[in-house]
This record gives sequence, C-alpha cells and structure tokens, in this order.
Amino acid sequence: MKKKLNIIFIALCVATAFAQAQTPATVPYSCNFENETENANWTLENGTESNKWNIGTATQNGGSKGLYISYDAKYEFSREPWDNSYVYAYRTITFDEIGEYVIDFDWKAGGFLNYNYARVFLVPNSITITAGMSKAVDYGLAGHAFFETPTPEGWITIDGQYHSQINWDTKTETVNILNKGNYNLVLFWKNIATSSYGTNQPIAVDNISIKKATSTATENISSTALKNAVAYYNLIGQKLSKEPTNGVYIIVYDNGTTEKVIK
Ligand SMILES: [Ca+2]
Repeated sequence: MKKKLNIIFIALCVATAFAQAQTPATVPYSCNFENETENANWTLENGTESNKWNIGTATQNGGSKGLYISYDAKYEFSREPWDNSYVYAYRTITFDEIGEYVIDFDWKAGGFLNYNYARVFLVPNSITITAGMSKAVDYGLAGHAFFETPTPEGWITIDGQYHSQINWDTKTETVNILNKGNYNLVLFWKNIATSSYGTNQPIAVDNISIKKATSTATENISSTALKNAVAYYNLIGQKLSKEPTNGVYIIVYDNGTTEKVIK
C-alpha cells in the first residue's frame, strides 16, 4: 500500500509541477514577445492539433517576434483549413485588486465568421485548459445553436470572434475583475475541417498590455440594460442577493460583460 501511495504522491507532484510551470506576471503587464524569459512563461496548449500556436519570427508588429498560429512545425504564418484544431495560448497574470483593468493588444486574422476565428478570455487559474477542448467556448452547451459562442461560467470574454482583419489593428477592452487572484489571459483559435471559408491567414498577436483602469462608473443606467442583468456585486466582489436601491455597485450581464453603476 505504501508503494502505491508513493506512486500517487509522485504523480501528484509531477502534475503540480506542470500546472505551476509559469511564473505569474503582475499588473501592469506588457509583452512584445521579444524577451525570451517572458516568452518561456507562455503556455502553448497545442496537443496533437495540426494548427498550432507558436512564438516566432514569421510575423510581428514590431521587433522580430510575435505570437501566431502556424501549421505543424513549419513556423509559417498560415493554417491548414481542412483540419480541426482547437488550440490555446495563455499567460498567467496576478490581479491583486478587484476592479477595472484595460487590456489592449495588436492583432490580425483571416478566417471566417463562425467557422475559423480566435476568441480571447480571462479565465480563473483554477480552470484547466486543454487543447482540443472546444465545447466550452464553441458549441454543445444546452440551449445554444452550433454557431453561437457562449461563454463558459467564470470565463471573462474579451469581445467576440476575431477574424477577417488582414492588417494589424489594436483591440482595447475594459474588464471588471470581481475576485482577485490569478487568471490566465487565454487566446483560443478554432479551425473547422468542414470549411475552407476565409483566407488561410490565421491569427497573430503582438504588444499585449494590461493595466489598472482609471475608475469610471455609469450614472442613470437604462431599464433596457437592466433587463439583461444576471447578477449584482458590491465593490469588494461580494455577490448581492438583489439589485441595490442606491450606491455604487457592479452589474453582470448575460453576455458576460460587467458595468459599474452609480444609483
Ligand atoms: Ca514583437
């Protein structure tokens, strides 16, 4: 019995070692993929999928390197459209205060609406992310049609689908962190084998930055917006049983976005 327990213990240690491979980054965070030490902290969860995340020199928006999808080990900025691929790249970030943060990054992508595209999330570090995992961010959730893109519980979505933007653009989004702790900034690429829709250009990302937002709040929130509210929180991240009658609080909407309001 003792031997068996030792084996289990060793297995747990190995699993833990892999899970803690990254050194969490702190905010403010910036990454232009030019620093090899920082690059090594990114997890490229490619599994055996053919279209893979890669940090390399095939494309970038400054310096010599960027983060992008490439087919197999060719390290070119292109994809194989006839393969299924559901792959993730992520970096663990420590958010040591609740509140609003501004995330921005440069991106360009081919692909096609609903078929071949990227999504971007902040995901609590406690959730395991595995290559090939698609249902949570793609289809298969009860009540959702094939092409809808529901956001799994606990995942914070950073806008919608990323595709059909051939030239470099900059995305800026504000997110509200309701529970402090470690989150993974997750980039997801989806490739469906049944469609060659869109160009063979996949997605590339460069110049990521995360910083604390200058605090802002909405006054006189509209009744239309409140119809889509699914939860309310106070400013220290505690869930409230109902909407407050006055004060400053945070609304969570059914599409996963949040808004701080003054009433
Ligand atoms: Ca770069």
